[in-house]
Amino acid sequence: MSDCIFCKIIAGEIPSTKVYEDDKLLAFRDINPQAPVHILIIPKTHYDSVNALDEKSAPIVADIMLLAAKLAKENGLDSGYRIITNIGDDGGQTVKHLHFHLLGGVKLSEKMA
Ligand code: DGP
Repeated sequence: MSDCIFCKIIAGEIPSTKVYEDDKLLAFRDINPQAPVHILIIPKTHYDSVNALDEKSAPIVADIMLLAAKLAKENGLDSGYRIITNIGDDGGQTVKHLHFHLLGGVKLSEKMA
């Protein structure tokens, strides 16, 4: 997607602080961190959101969850963390490329909304 910020980050056209990369996934620090650790995990293939997944593509979410747990461990989030994906305008999604927020390093609010 030529006008997608995260596709541009994947392509190296926009700089980011990468913490992990392989052939399928990229993880980088959020530009506007909401917690001491705030990492975004994205698939290199563009999907607008969870809504764009199907049975063939959905296993990427399992890959993302496993990477999130690995990055949480590497970042010392031993007492817990949160994984969030926002979907659509009411869900607060501002970047229309599937992404999961990994948040931790502080006691997070019990409020979800
Ligand atoms: P969401 O609201 O769920 O769509 O989250 C999008 C997140 O992406 C938001 O926390 C800020 C982050 N973000 C937006 N543009 C950039 C960027 O150019 N670089 C980085 N590192 N993060 C970005």
